[in-house]
Amino acid sequence: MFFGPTQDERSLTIALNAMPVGISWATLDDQKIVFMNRKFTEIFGYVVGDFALITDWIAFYPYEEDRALASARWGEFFTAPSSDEFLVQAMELRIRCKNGTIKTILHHGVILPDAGWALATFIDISDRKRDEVFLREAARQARENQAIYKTLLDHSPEMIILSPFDRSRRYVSPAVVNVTGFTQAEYLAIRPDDIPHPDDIAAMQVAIADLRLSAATLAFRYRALRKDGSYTWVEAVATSYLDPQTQRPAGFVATVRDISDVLERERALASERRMLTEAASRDELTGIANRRVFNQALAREASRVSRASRELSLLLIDVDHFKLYNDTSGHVAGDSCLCAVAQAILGAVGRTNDLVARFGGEEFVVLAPSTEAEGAVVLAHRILHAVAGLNIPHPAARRGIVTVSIGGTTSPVGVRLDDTALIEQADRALYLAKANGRNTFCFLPIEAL
Ligand code: GH3
Ligand code: MG
Ligand code: MG
Repeated sequence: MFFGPTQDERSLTIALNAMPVGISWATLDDQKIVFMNRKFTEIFGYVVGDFALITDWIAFYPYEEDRALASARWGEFFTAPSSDEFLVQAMELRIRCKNGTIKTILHHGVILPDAGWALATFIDISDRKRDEVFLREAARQARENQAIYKTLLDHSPEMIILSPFDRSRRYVSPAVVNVTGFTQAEYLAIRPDDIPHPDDIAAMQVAIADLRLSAATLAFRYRALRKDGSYTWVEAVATSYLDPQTQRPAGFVATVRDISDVLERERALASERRMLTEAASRDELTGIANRRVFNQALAREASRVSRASRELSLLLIDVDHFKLYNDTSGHVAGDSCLCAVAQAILGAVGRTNDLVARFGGEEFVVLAPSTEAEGAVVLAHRILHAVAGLNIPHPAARRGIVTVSIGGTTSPVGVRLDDTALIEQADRALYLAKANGRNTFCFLPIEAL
C-alpha cells in the first residue's frame, strides 16, 4: 500500500479524482503506473493497465521532438538523482489518446524519491491551442487582406471615397491628389459640403438622401473643388453599404473620376453634330434652306392641309434670263447675284412660318402655310419689287436689271394633296408668267376635286 493507511488511500483517491487536471502516479522502484485519476482517463481514454511501465507511455508521443523534450526533462532527475523533491518543468506536448486523436497537453511532474513515487499532471490545452492557431491564422489573413485592400486603394487611378452618413471615419484614396490636387489629409480636413460647387450641392444632397434611404448605386456629376480654387467636373458612382447590425444604409462608397475631358469631347461632338445638321439643311451657295428641307416641309404641310382650317400657298420663283446674265457677267457674278436674290426674297417674306428655300439652279420656292390666294399674290408682288429693287445690272435683259418671274398656287382647305401637285401647278403658273413677259406673277389655283 503505497498510500499508507487504508483510510488515507481512500481519501487521496477521492481527492485526486476530484481534481480538474489529469494525474498519473507511478512507483519509482518498479517504474509502473499505478494510478490514473478520472480526469486523466477522461482526457486520454487510458486506464491503469494500458501501460506496463512508465517508459511505455512515451510511445504515445507522436512527435519525436516531444519525446526528446519529455525524456530530457524527466531524465534530469535520473541522471543526477537527489533525495529532494524534484519538480519537472512544465512543457507542452502532443499525446495520442486511446481513440487515436492527438491532444496538446500542458505537462508537469514531481518526483519524491524518499516516498518512492512520481506524479505527472496533464492539462488539456487542445482547444486553447486550436484557438491560438485559429486566431494567428485569422490575424495573418486580416493582415494580408489589409495589405491587398491598401494596394488596391493606393493604386486605383480613380479616387475612392468612403463616407459614413454620421461623417465619422471618412476615407479618401491617394488618387484624390490627381483629381483635386489635395492630399488625403488636406481633403479630409475640408467640410464635405464645401467640396462640390455651390450650384451642385442641392443635386448632390438629393443623391445622398436617396443612398441613405435604400441600398442603391447612383451615378451623379458635379464640379469638385480643386486645391487651386478652381472646380473640375467629376462623375461619382456611389453605392450605399449596410450597417451589419441594423441592415440599414450606414454610408456610401464612391469612385470619383475627372470627366472634364469627357465633357469637353461631348461638347465638341454636340457642336459638330449641330454643325452637320445645319450644313445638311443649308444651301451651300446662298445659305438659305436647301431642297431637302423644302421637301420635308412640303410633305409635312401637304399632309396637314386636308385637316387645316387655312390654305397652303406655294410660290416658285425663277430668275429671268439668267443664262444670259452668266454669259455676259460671268459665273462668279452669277453666284453673287443668286445670293442677293435669295436675301431679297428672304427679306420680302415676313412671316416666320414661311419657308424660303433654294429649289435648284436659279429657282427658289416660298412655302407659305395658312396663306390664302390673296395673301400669296401680295407676297409675290413684294418679292418682285424686292428683287427689282436690288437694281443688279443685266445689260442683256430688256429692263436692264435682274428680275424674277413667279408662279403661285394655293390648295383649298380640306383637300388631300400629294406633294408634287402643288409644285406642278406652280410650275405651270411660272411658265405663264414667263410667257407674259417676265418680271411678273401668275397665279393658278388648285381646284377642289
Ligand atoms: P428664263 O428667263 O426663261 O428663266 O431664262 P434663264 O436663262 O434663266 O433659264 P435657263 O433655265 O435656260 O437658265 C438657267 C441658268 O441658270 C443656267 C445656269 O447656267 C444658271 N445657273 C443655275 N445654277 C447656277 C448657279 O448656282 N450659279 C450660277 N452662276 N449660275 C447658275
Ligand atoms: Mg430656270
Ligand atoms: Mg430663269
